[in-house]
Amino acid sequence: MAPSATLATIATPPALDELCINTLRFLAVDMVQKANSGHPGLPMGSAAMAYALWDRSLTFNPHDPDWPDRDRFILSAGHGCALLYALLHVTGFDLPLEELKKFRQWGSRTPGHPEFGKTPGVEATTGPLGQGLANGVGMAIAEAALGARFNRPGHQIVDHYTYVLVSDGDLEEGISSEAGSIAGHQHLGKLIVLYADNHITIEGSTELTFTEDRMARFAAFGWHVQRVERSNDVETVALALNNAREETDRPSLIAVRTHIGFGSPNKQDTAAAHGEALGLEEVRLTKEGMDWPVSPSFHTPEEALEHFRKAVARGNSAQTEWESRFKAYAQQYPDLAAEFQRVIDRRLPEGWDVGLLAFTPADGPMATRVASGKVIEILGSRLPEMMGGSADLGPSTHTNIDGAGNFEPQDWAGRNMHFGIRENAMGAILNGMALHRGLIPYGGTFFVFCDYMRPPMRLAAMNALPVIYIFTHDSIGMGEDGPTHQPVEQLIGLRSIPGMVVLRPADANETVAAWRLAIGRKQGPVAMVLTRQGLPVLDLNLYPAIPTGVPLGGYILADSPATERPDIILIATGSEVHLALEGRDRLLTEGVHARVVSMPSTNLFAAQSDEYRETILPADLPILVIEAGSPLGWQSFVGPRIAVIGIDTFGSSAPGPVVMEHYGFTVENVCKQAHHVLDRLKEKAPCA
Ligand SMILES: Cc1ncc(C[n+]2csc(CCOP(=O)(O)OP(=O)(O)O)c2C)c(N)n1
Repeated sequence: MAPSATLATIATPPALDELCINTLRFLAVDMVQKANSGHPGLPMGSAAMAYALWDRSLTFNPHDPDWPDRDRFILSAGHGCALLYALLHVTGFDLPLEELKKFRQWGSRTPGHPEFGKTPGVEATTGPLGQGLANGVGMAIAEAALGARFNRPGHQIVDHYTYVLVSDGDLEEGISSEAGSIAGHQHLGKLIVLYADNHITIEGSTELTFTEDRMARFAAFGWHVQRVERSNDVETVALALNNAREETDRPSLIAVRTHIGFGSPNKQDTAAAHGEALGLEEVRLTKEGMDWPVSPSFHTPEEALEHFRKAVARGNSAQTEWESRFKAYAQQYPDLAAEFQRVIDRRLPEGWDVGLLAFTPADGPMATRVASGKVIEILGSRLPEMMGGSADLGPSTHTNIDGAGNFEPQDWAGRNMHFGIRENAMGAILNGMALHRGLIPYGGTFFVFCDYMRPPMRLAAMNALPVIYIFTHDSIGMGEDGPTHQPVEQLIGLRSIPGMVVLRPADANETVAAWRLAIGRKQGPVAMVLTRQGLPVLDLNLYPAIPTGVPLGGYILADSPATERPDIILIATGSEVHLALEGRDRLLTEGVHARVVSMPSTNLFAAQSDEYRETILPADLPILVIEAGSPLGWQSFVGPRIAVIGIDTFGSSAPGPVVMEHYGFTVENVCKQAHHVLDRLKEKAPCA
């Protein structure tokens, strides 16, 4: 169909609405054109429905973007961020026009995709399609959980909506089904999703790839679905939003038949409007066609701005009204009110870690997953903000908080979550919960399946979100399930994510220290990598450095028995620390003095001062690394004087100890390799 014919079928909104919508459209067009980079099509097509939401429904305060009971808005289709920046600017957030003119430039507050923490009003970093939708599910879960915990009859202090704007790409991604299914199952009635149903993706029409009935799909998930046929029909979109809010029992999907690149005579309804600037000539034609001044660019009519800026007064009064309700609540429930403030501020209660567990060898052997489960039970009882679960592996990952109940459909007071076998959504939901604030979210699965949740883990690290992952069955030592379940490259994979703290504790006591660190950190994700198999418990009397050593990432667990410097350093992580200790004893009988360095976190160790690292690993000493994972990465610590006992192939199916033995994780091999390094160094030493 010719673009003009399409245009003619679209209803014209009242004049002021139209002026406002076109202001958004052309700010976005000019931003992309000036940067000569970005996506003008989605903003042009979705401006009207976004306007309907921001003008008629969304409760927010541009002058205090973080007040706790605001509605959340996530632009899951992050590539369309010019629209979001335009909305933030015109409604009065701290995002001056100058910033819009610096779209996608170094140091600006208007990056190429929305980045949480960089731009006031951006609630989530989006861009990897589908993630934002699942973040929204996480935020709606947080709202439901906090409401169940804090609201009292006549005192709804947690009472807001989560809105998400999605595109075809968001709904094509598998995570949308995972997250949609969870949201429907949980009856998250305050989650409302607007779908820019523009029939176009990068390669062309959605007829190429995406022909299922999306409405039927979400209805089958248990969603309330509505369709708005005319994209610029603000009133109908507003009505649909009202219906969605009135539907308290089901999440809502509103598909709006939008037109990518709306108004562009040569690009509307084509993929050409998607990912590049319209071009000066097309910008001119589009503006002329819609009675918009061709220059100056970034034209913002006074009348439109005045209308948009009413959001400030509206937001102030919504916030003030909430604050007075909160005051009344605080008078009646002072403890609850103080507790609400505490969790929103991410403050930990006094004494939260006093007398946390201390294990003795008599408790062992104990898998670190089991030790972690015991810590979770205690922390969970002291920190009611802890909320999480597992991707259908709870009995294996030991992630349950006994007595804390299940988070269940319409019964949202429980803190144990059942994510189902949906790792990608679990990761993104945890991010949404952390972004919402008020909770310490955690989630678990087998370590090998962290690959299914890499995208949200990467975003958690990027946004410094305090999310805790509990990954069990951490090496080939898990045994019989074989190579499909034996993680090899995952350790180096996670360590390579900037900002991700990976902790692989050696025993139950290192696990306690790891949890203390994870909870106390408050910023950035922590991945706990835990064993399936039992491990000896290290005696705190013999190894008193454990509690202070773990937070440093690496420390001397057992030094050379000699008063002088050791002959060699054995670095080990997790279950292999015990092998290193045994190797040290055996080497001693062979006249070799070894130091054992336990390194539960290479990331944290790398962040210590040069002096500290030099104390632990003097530059001129040979090193043997023992880790049941890919050897990649260790070389950076030590250079040529290194030998590594690691894994550089996939594992095999056999009982765990057998597999370990076949891959060289034996005392014999430790000693053999240690001698090998020593011999090599002797060979290299200059002749006396
Ligand atoms: C996970 C992921 N894969 C690929 C991309 C690259 N990408 C950006 S937008 C897009 C699809 C665009 O289609 P649609 O979602 O319908 O957006 P619209 O064309 O309406 O702007 C793709 C593949 C991405 N951002 N995220």
